Amino acid sequence: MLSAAVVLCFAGLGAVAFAGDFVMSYDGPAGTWNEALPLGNGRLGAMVFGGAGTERFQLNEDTLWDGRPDYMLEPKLKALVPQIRELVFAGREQEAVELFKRTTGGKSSRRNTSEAYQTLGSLVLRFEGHDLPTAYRRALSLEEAVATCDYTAKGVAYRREAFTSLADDVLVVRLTADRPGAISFAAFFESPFQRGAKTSDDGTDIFLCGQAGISHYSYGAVRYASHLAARAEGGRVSADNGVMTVEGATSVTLLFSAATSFVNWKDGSSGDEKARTEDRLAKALAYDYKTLRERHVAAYRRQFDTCRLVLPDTQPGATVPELLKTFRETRNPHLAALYFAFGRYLLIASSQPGTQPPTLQGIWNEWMLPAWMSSYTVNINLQMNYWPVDVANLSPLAEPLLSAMEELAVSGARTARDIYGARGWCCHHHTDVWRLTVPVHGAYGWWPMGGAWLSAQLWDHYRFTLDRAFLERAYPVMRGAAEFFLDVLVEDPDLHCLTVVPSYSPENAPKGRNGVKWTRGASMDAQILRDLFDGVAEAAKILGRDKEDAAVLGALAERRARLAPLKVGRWGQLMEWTEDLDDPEDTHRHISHLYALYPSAQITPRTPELFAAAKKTLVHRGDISTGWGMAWRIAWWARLLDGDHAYRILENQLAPTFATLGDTYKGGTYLNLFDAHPPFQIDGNLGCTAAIAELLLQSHERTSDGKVLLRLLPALPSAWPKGTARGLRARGGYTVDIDWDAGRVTSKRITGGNADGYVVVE
Ligand code: FUC
Repeated sequence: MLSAAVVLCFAGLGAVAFAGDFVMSYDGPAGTWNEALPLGNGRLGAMVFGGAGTERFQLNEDTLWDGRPDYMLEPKLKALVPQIRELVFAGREQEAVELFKRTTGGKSSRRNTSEAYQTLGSLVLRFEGHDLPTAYRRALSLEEAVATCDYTAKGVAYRREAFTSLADDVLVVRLTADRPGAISFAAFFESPFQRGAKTSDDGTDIFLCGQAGISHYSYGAVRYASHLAARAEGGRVSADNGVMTVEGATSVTLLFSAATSFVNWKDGSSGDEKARTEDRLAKALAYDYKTLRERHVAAYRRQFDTCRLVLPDTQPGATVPELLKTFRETRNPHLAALYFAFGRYLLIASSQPGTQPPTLQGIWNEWMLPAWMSSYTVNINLQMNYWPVDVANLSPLAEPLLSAMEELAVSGARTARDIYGARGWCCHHHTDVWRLTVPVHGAYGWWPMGGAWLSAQLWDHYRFTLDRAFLERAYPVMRGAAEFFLDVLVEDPDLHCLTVVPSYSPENAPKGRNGVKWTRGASMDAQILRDLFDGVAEAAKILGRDKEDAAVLGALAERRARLAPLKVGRWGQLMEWTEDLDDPEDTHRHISHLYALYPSAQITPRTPELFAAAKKTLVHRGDISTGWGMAWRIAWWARLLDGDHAYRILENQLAPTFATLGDTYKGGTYLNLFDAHPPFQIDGNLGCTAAIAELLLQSHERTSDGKVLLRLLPALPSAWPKGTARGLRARGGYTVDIDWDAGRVTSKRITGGNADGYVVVE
């Protein structure tokens, strides 16, 4: 099923014969959650298991979080700041941590943890007598964002289609059969919150309502409502005691609507969850199934069709488990292209304007107390979630990040004042839907760089899009993030550079220091600040704020010049700290100081010594890591212009796994193509999507006369001699199409862009 848009898009490619039809297929139902297929429209998420006899849709809503507005500040931190600095500069880091523990009991904030993103429960459909189907197939079409399940039971061919509508904001499930009157099933909810599902007065629909929280003893503020309605052709629909029964129908359309009472991080939860649910349902009920499907697919394709990577498929028709299990032997290039398409699909499904940004698990989470609360870790993970947004041509989907940051800037201004007595705002290494900005998780959470890093990323987003309206909104956020450091940077009395203490290099500790992470300076801090300060200065110029903000900009320029430079250490490595403390045996998953190589452009082929040092560091840290650790490594090898090394890590990342929480951290990919940290973490998927783009196109360098340097196929793995990429995006506002064969560019098209111009390197 090659749709019209795809044919058009690829017209003119002549001899290149590619599948170009991204469908993930399976010959059996999901045995576990990590085999179920994700649907999402940014707000509503559903994991579809595809059981013939028992179908399960595990459900999420992106504002269903535990907790309530709560400022968890530990007031004792403020007095600790100067004492910790003094101890650290005196080389007494261990004592600094002990002082912290003695003073606060080891907690860096009152609860010392973020709140949890929670599941809403499951919608279950039970089909008696369908447990042993034949001719079974389930699939997720990435072309249409529709999941299907086909099978034969008792001589009847059944089909289910499901999608979370991007146009009408409900979950739609369509059931058909090849024999009239053959559809009978029971539908009901299962939920850890359940206080009894309800039935409508007319005895046809069912509802599930509840409240977030971890047990009946502790309810959060957020309430939710949901409503399942059925429209059947033929047969009978009834409901009793929270169970809907459909008997003898020829086809059925189920509409599931859900909403919460969440308003925003400050005002908590005063929304009307029932009215929100009913409003969406009523609007969706105005359309027949065909129209609902068309509206959804059209809305989806407007986003998905902006970019496409197609690599030859040597196993046409293979299921995803077959592709994964045979990847090392077959080296089928199609799996990487499918993974890239899936990454773009996941971003579309979990980040739409007006929704929350994707959490550690996007919007898909089956637990009440998920790993790391499925909240936002801001020392790599949330950043990585947005790495593909520009290169993979989904720029409008960055909106939730900007909105969240506008709120973090307000919440974080209080934190900046109360802990550091500083202007501006900051966010430490974690946040959640309540815009947590104080540190959590004890001493190791005391890392005030999260907001700065995200703000530098906003600037990079602008460099791709040249979207002035975005920059108008981003500028005050970026400036506030920078201003904070005017009051927080301190001079190292021995090294005479400016540094941030307390802080650390996420999440590493120098060898032989008993796990104490605080040092007199992490290389990453200065790297982030250089990008942030430069971004603020350039943005001010573009927006004409340079006069008005001259005092702040002048102070930032003065501080920038005194930040610690990048340094090469005693074994030729890039130094992780301002002192030469790196251990050549260290294989920690975080290599934060390589931020300078990617996503930043502080290390490039034009800085050959640092380039060689970054490579040395990367070789020593090794090729095996967690999912996100692997994705970052691929991007680094791309920037080191070594596609084959990147490819070896991609093979590690795409190794099939069943690992679960508590198993060794060594990455891999679940059968539903979700990345395994383990457990599932979406950053690995999204980071790897960006890294694959980085193998094909790079735009972070500038020529001496200010042109964007576009490197085409800078790190093409030899396993992909032939391919085509459409709609990749480059800094400077360019859109780039490339075809290649025998590893060489055969045609290119570069459109859009700013007046500065570009230079191509092939
Ligand atoms: C950071 C990482 C972990 C994990 C967690 C959610 O703490 O070091 O590997 O990704 O975030």
